[in-house]
Amino acid sequence: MAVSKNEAPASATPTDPARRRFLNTTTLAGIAGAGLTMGLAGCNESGKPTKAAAGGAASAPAAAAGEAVEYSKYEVPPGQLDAYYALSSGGHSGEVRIYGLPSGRLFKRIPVFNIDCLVGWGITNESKKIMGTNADGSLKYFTGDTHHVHPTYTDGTYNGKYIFVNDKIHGRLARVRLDTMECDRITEIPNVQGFHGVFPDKRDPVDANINSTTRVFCGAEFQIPTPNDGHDLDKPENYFALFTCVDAETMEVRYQVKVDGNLDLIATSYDGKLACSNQYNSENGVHYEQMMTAERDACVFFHIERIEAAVKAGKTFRIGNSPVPVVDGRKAANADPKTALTCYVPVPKNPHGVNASPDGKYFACSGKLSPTATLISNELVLKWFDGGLKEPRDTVVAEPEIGLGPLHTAFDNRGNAYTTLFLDSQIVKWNVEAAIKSYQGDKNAKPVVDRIDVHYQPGHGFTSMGETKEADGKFFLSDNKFSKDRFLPVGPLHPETAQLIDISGDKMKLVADHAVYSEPHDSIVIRRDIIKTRQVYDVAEFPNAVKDPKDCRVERNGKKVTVYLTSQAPTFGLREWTVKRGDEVTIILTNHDKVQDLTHGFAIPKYNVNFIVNPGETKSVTFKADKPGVYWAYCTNFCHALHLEMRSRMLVEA
Ligand code: K7E
Ligand code: CUA
Ligand code: CA
Repeated sequence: MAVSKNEAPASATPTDPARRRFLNTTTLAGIAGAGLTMGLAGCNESGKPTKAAAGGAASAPAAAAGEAVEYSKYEVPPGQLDAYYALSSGGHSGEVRIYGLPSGRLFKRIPVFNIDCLVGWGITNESKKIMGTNADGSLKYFTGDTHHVHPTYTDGTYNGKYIFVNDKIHGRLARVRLDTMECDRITEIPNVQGFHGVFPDKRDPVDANINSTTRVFCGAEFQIPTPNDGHDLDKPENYFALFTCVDAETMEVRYQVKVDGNLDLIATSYDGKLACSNQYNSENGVHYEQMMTAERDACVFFHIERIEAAVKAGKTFRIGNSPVPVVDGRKAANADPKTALTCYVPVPKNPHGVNASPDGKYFACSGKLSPTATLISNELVLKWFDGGLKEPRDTVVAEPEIGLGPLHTAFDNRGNAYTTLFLDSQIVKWNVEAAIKSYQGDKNAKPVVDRIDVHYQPGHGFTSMGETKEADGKFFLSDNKFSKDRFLPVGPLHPETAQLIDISGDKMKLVADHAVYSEPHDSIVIRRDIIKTRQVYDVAEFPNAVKDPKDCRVERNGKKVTVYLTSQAPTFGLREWTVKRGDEVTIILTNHDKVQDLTHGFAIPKYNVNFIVNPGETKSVTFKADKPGVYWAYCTNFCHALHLEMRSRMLVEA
């Protein structure tokens, strides 16, 4: 059905507040139906509903709909470039994505834990080696669930070298090079399940000369028997979760820390001394209602210098066959602050994200089941570790009530925090200093300064450069979990909405809706000048390169056949080659075109071969020639006026 000219499309008034209330009610009802009301209704400690819960804003009204926004200001006209890259996880698609902001244009999908037949990830020998294979050469895993993307730092800001991303399903950490935007390493972390939070360190905890990322910290969300070898199957009291340190350069697992409770998101301090993780299941529950019995869970702090000294001193144990040294970070073993490796700061029940403020002073831990954010002081945590504070809870400097279902917090450069409110479907802006004053008893201090509706149910939210000391306070991107009626319907699986909010003024302004394929959890908004990419590879970078088109040939070694090929538009280096049925064939293809953007593809019908070679790049595939006949290997990537003619014959003798 076409929308006639004078008939307004249904989406003309997408911000109807009545509809938003309806959505909230249904969300709450759905959760109440699941038996979660006790966690949501209680909210504040006295058990009374909060102001926000009662339907009113804590101190500021939601941004008035209809306030004029000059949308064209946020457009990127033809021929112009975006100001930012947004690097985004792809959730259970297993990939990482790159968008431009403010345009929201999708530039690239980087396959990581998934198979991608466009580039041949999971198909070529080189990508299989990075992903990991079984003894027979098949992929060990071909699924993944990416949540958190965090780049490497130098001096408190991004250095454009790598970005790390987790796989929650199989407990793997991947590294993507930011110059080629391709995955170069994947490490499987032993002894854990539900590897969720990941964050690189920002400088060395001891050596002041090392002001760059050298470690990556990983939090495990699910408690399991350790080792998970079939013992203690149904004895949850013997399940544990571990904090893991991976070397950022070698990608080897350096050590692990056994904790009480579980871990979730990770944040690191700007001084390199601390890493922390929120924990929602301090109860060690195996069913969700058990996971919400305690009034408080914790934000666990890790004293990196002491942990590494303990590892060095051999105060470690091993789990099963894993070679990784493990130290004991449980409460009982760390009762004396002066020697403790860990500090469990109590926070309201079932917290979600934890984020470091760009001034390096605070960590904001969102309440999720509590309508609060807990602000913890970096300095006071260090003071606790020095024996200068009585209780871990004394490190808390503010706990403002901000609204229902707070999940993740981002920061600007003017002392404000922006927290996603999943249940309220809002972003709430709150002032850090006002929150601290209010916590100290100043009745005039109003932490909440603004709210804006988003559509709908936001998960993560990110400010431009907000996870660095170069936070610029320009944009907030809200990655929402539901889009419902925001886009043309496309069947049961809806896209998600990434909403761009201008935060440069006093009031937040919603300036764009971008549809994103499910399901980004986390995005990093990086200034474009930080990323320096390469367009063309050097043939010599690849040890198996076919260095000269004249070297194209077929070599046989028993039943193993290697075909050496080059590509140069519009031809491959051999017009045909012959193999015998039953041969194991390896094709090595080097692209000798050195012009930017001149990528070729290579596909063989009926053999599941399909991959690309970028300018100067070499890739290979291995398969069994088990079907006799003529097979036209052809270029899949449009490269030349004679692209369709760019093909060769593989002749398989019966
Ligand atoms: Cu909140 Cu995996 Cu960061 Cu999703 S997690 S939103
Ligand atoms: Cu080469 Cu198309
Ligand atoms: Ca809990």
